[in-house]
Amino acid sequence: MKIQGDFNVDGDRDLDDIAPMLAALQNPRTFESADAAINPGNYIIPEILGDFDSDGNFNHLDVRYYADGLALDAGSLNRKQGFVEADTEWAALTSPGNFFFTDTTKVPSATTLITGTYAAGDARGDVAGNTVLRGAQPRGQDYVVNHTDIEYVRANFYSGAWGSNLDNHFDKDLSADMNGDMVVDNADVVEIVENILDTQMGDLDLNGTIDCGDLTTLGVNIGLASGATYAQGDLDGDGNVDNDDMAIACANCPTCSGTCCP
Ligand SMILES: [Ca+2]
Ligand SMILES: [Ca+2]
Ligand SMILES: [Ca+2]
Ligand SMILES: [Ca+2]
Repeated sequence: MKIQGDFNVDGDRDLDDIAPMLAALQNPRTFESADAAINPGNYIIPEILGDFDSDGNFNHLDVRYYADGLALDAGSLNRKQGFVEADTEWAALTSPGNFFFTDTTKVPSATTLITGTYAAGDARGDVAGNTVLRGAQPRGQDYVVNHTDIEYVRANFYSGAWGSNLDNHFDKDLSADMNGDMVVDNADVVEIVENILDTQMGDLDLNGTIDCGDLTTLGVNIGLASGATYAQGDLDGDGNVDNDDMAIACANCPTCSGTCCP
């Protein structure tokens, strides 16, 4: 349905719709669409135009749905930019700021990070911790970005061209695409660790610092052949823990040199 989500009435469902969508969410009764200038008195009904999850309401969960899987950027899905735009536009409308990290009653639960400082769009990292419904309804969020989300992304690695053949990845979740390039791979784990949680690959316990404590954990786990987790030290995403992973961690920890790193 082409008009659904087209809040600025330009015939496209894209990132430009997020600002008027949030204005409608903030006050549905006074929201007047761009169409009203063309057709005076012709009001958009946000509850119809914005009820993406078809539960009869237009609320913050619809905005999340839009940011996660509907907002197009130059014709391509870019969920990173969708979340960034939602946070940024909400900050322009309200104080305090971010849509997914606010204390207003419009959003019942703010997104928190296990470490790091919340910045616009960081809620894109919260994809797991709750019951996950792939595809149509992104509902895995538990409002904290932590190891659980990292492991969910790793479980959805898919390096093929998304959309070319749905049969190849019907069991994968594109909500795990953290950097908006339509591929789910280790770059998305790096995106969570470095750009969302503001720490470094190798900070295994995600306490915000990479040090010999993390390196010791990784060292003990060298030799894990498959099914290894990020917390166990698989930093390159190939499923094992070996010297390749140790090299990544040591490169990120100058103070480890000569102590827990060669
Ligand atoms: Ca989570
Ligand atoms: Ca990606
Ligand atoms: Ca650490
Ligand atoms: Ca590895």
